[in-house]
Amino acid sequence: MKLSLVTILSASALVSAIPVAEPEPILGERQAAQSIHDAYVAKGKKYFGTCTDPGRLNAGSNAAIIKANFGQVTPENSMKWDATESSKGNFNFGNADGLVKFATDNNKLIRGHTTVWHSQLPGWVSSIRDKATLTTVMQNHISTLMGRYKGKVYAWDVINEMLDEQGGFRSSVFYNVLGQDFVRIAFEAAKAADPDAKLYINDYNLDSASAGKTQGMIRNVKNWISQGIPIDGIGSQGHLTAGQGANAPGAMAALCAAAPECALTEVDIQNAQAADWTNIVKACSNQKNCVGITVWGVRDNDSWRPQGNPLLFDSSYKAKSAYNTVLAAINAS
Ligand code: 9MR
Repeated sequence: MKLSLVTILSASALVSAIPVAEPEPILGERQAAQSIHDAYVAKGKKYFGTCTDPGRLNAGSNAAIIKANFGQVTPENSMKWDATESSKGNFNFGNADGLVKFATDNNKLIRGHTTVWHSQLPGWVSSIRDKATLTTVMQNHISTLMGRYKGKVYAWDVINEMLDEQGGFRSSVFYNVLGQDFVRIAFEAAKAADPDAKLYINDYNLDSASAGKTQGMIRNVKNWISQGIPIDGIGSQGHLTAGQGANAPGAMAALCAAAPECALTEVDIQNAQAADWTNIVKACSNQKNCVGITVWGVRDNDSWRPQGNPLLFDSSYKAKSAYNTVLAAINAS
């Protein structure tokens, strides 16, 4: 067909009269402008990570987003005691192996989570009443789990959530049967199983320097390190609600002074203001020995507590303004 000049002109006039939406930036599978992991590494940190597991990695855009934007993964559930040794001596590493394979194939650091925790603990462990049995059971669990991934895990949460809100010891089978000595037993077994992994104590509600729990953590960790217990780091989980970011820099300054290294390990912020995310980044950036930040999930609706949209990606796997706030805070640090 031969088009006359008039046809062409009137067609183009028609096109330009139709309001054209702003073109979407081409983000591909990244779904975000720039990798927060790469940005944090450029600032001298080791990683910006997230938790995940094989089920999530096989769903939606999770794997693509993690490959493009994060540099570290923590198994959300697959390495816990109930998942790995649900009955005595019978180990199951299916999902944990899948997580480790994803991480090694894609050059992601791993934070192992977790060997000794009162929760997600099978009944056969919590019903043990004598010291010798519990000691052997802990040593065997730690050496089998950590030994399997020896040399592949950057850091392990050797003990998770051992303190109460006042900074004393939470009631658990480990404390009730072995007293404080369970800390030494766990860390010595961990050191023997994977001598190069960084060994952490991890807990929540360590979000203000003056809290009894934060002070208890600092006091105990200093004491244990002085006794030669091989603790490398304190992990502050960082499960926050709006406004709580304000105290995070002070809390991390206090915690990071008590151990060779420290990290924010499970961050999510319900109903976050931009300032909360900026403060979380500052909390780690301000401390030379804070190695990195891990958020507890990719998408809001996959969070363990989805109310208040606590994460960095929305239900369509799009980076939220929270993501860009984190990126800007990293770049400004
Ligand atoms: O996100 C985890 C969720 O899928 C599990 O059901 C839950 C079981 O206790 O554990 C969640 O992760 C927790 C983490 O292992 C330790 N700190 C608190 C986290 C949120 O509960």
